[in-house]
Amino acid sequence: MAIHLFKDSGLTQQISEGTLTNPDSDTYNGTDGQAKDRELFLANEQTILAGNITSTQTSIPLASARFADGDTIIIDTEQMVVTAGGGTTSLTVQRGQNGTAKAAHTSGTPVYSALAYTTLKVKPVDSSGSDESSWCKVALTQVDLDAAAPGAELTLGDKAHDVTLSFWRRSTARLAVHRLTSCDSPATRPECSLPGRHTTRQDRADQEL
Ligand SMILES: [Ca+2]
Repeated sequence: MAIHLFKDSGLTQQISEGTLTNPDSDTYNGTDGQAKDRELFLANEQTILAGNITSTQTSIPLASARFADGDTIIIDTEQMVVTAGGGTTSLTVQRGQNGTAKAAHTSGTPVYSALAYTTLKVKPVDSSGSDESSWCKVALTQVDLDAAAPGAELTLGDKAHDVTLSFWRRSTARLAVHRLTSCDSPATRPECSLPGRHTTRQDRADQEL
């Protein structure tokens, strides 16, 4: 997955996608229709260089294992394709891909999935048990949550590879329901493309509330 959902702007608290292994969970008072708001953040898969690299070396040291073989990554403005070492902190790459120039890069420089997104959308989706997706609504700002339609899709817009987008989610427990345990939302439904390419793909990020 080239894009992820986080609970914090520092991108340290990633929410699991589809597997619910690290859900965004909470407990609600179901007797009075309690609602909780949270700002969520969407960012590309990323880490930083663990060492300086020259303009020609094909071994790329990373701080964290974040990419798979076949991924396109971008460091400064240079794109590279991972040919080996996916899933580890030592990638083997082809340099200067998609018309970008080979260049030296310094330790600590961000390394991103090179995908950029157009018309990025989020929507509450509940794929676990009964469908409680209408208990959630999403909006660009917390104030806008008041007027948002439950379960409705939200268009976030375009996202460059190095940009973090945020939005707000309100979860409301229905009356007489004592604990909300299985509302999974939202799913990201980006149409994305590599610079210079025309590709589309569909990603998904589920969470449990
Ligand atoms: Ca459910």
